[in-house]
Amino acid sequence: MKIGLVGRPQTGKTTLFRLLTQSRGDSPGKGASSGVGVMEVPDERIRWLSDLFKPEKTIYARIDLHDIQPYKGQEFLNAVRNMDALVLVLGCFMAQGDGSDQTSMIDDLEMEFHIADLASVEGRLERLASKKTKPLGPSEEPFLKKCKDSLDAGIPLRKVSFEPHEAEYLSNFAFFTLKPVILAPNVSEESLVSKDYPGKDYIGQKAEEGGYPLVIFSGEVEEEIASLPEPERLSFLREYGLEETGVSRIARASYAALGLISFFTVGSDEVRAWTIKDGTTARAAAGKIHTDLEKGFIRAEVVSYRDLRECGSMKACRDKGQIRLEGKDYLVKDGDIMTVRFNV
Ligand SMILES: Nc1nc2c(ncn2[C@@H]2O[C@H](COP(=O)(O)OP(=O)(O)OP(=O)(O)O)[C@@H](O)[C@H]2O)c(=O)[nH]1
Ligand SMILES: [Mg+2]
Repeated sequence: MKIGLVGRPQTGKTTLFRLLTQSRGDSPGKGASSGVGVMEVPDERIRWLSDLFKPEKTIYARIDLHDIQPYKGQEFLNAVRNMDALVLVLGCFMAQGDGSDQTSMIDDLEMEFHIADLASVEGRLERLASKKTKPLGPSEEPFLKKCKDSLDAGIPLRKVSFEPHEAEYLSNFAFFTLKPVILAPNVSEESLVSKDYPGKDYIGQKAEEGGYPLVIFSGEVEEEIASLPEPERLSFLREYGLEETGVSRIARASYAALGLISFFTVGSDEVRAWTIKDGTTARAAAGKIHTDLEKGFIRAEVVSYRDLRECGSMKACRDKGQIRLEGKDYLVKDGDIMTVRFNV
């Protein structure tokens, strides 16, 4: 899974990239090509499990992050084509008045995505009509027409509901208007306190219309927080009336926008979060850990994080009968703690 940070120049993309990756990965200098890094998804549950099991290693969920330089035109489209979701950084800390310079970035991006998708749908329809290529299946053409009709009516494909037989075709086209986009206004310190910032009304309206998650942060304040020793961070945040850093909120919003959930494995060697798509079976989830676990899967012993937290220990969960035995087709839930029994 890949997330791209996009936005106009000098809006705080690289600042956010550095904060999210804590400088792991190579960040480009001004004008340099795109930077790539790995972001850890903060998770209070992993922290708590780590306190309980005191493992040698604690591993959070990780997602690849790309700091994307171009912000318009074909170069921009090429750079974001393979991203699974985008975080659109809006430089509201420097904007004046209604912040229209920043808010117009949302319109520009929507417009570019719309036109690009329409062009690929029309291009494909033309090639099919002229028999230059064979359809992927009997319903490809009706599927494309449905896409075209929606786009012609100004509806992004994200908002169209596709039947399962139509949805199959989606993966053959890297449609832009399908991508989840998170709006991330980068606001000044004062705005973080007053909750008001240039362009707020417009951005709020866009978020609602487009169904975009909206996460406000301040690059400046986040950098200060990151420079503090861990124990002082929470009290500093509370001075702004916040419980969690913006970086952490953006990381979690991206995870959710991708339809990802975590299950956990625990032990004295390692406490670890594993990333799966919502709707993954126990057997497929076991395969994330190791292919042997998928091949030789017998059953999974599962307890939810919430139950473990309530009981206080694995032993207490066992005594209370909170540890369930689940078969290969069990759909893993967010926060499940799994032990896989297998035989190879
Ligand atoms: N005052 C203020 N300055 C910020 C904030 N976030 C970033 N900056 C400054 O804005 C400038 C640009 O930040 P970058 O993170 O490099 O922005 P960018 O979007 O990566 O810029 P380009 O890569 O050149 O497009 C830097 O000088 C930052 O220190 C903020 O929240 N408040
Ligand atoms: Mg940059």
